[in-house]
Amino acid sequence: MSTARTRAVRLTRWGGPPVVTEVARPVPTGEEVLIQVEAAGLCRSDLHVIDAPAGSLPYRTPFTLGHETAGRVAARGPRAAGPAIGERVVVYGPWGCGSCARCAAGAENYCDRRAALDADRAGTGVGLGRDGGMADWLLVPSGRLLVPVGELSAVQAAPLSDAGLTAYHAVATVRSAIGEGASVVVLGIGGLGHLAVQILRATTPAQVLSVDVREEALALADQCGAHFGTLLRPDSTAVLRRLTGGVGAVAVLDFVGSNASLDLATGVLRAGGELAMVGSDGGEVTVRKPGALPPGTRISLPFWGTLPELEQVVALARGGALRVEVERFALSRALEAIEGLRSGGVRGRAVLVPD
Ligand code: FEH
Ligand code: ZN
Ligand code: ZN
Repeated sequence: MSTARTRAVRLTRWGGPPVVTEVARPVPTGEEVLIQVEAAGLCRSDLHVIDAPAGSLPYRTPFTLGHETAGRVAARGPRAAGPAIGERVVVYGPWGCGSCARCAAGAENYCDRRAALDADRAGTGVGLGRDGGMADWLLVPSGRLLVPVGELSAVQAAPLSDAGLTAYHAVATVRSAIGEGASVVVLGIGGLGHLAVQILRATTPAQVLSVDVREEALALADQCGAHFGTLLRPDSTAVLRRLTGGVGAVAVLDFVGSNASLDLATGVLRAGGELAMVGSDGGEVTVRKPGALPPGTRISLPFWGTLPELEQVVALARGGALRVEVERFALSRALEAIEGLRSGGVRGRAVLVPD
């Protein structure tokens, strides 16, 4: 077993800031599996956790952050199943009870016992009340939560478990609406949005229209295969509706979730269209009849994704259909990465690599 260091980026008290500190290397028992972390992605939800007021989340501090992890199986408990020692894997992040109907179907993101787990302060999953992957070592409760990544690099694999999986699940939620010639709008071309553009191009016939407030983000969307990009401006609704031939978009994936993005979303939706609200920027949509929403609108609030979907995302990436725009940071520079994400200065996904 490597004598590598045993650091972790831990939230030691509510209101932050996180600290990079030495911890004991975990020892797997029972079904547990120990992962030597090779990469850990940073997510806006980490900022929400770091900034959360005491008592607002059903988690107990201290715990290690990081819910987007890739690494190598280093050790297994005596009853562990799944990938063998030495295999490179990505970690499925929403850890449910493992036995309810949703978990049995691989949809631990929608575990039927989530309220009970929250009540027990058992955490939502890796790095969310449970020790996460911004560390040298990660203890995973079961081998069922690991997906082999083959020859994918760790910095490409880690973001698939959250940014990639969440984007894929959002596309899957609206996929049935996307026929030939249909237009789909992607709002927010960040860590999730740039992967959603690629997933739409790889798995649907959609005309993909991208929207962001930064020119460099629209350039990234273009590289990822978007057919058109526009800055968020007062005339964006008219510009986008024109590009849809006037009928509107059959689906809008909002990875921002602000009032401005949701106003644009409801303005460009086609009658009978789908709005997937993924971003958590506090925006609101009023659902009322009569009201501002087009008739037949269906709204979804997709959360993360399922284990089978993570396997599909990894397969897309291994087949060359997905490439994550990554900005690397040494694990020891985790706090700098967190502030970079907070200031909007990260292009694509920030990924920590143990140094
Ligand atoms: C994690 C925890 C809570 C809310 C949202 C999230 C997402 O980042 C998971 O993809
Ligand atoms: Zn996340
Ligand atoms: Zn469950």
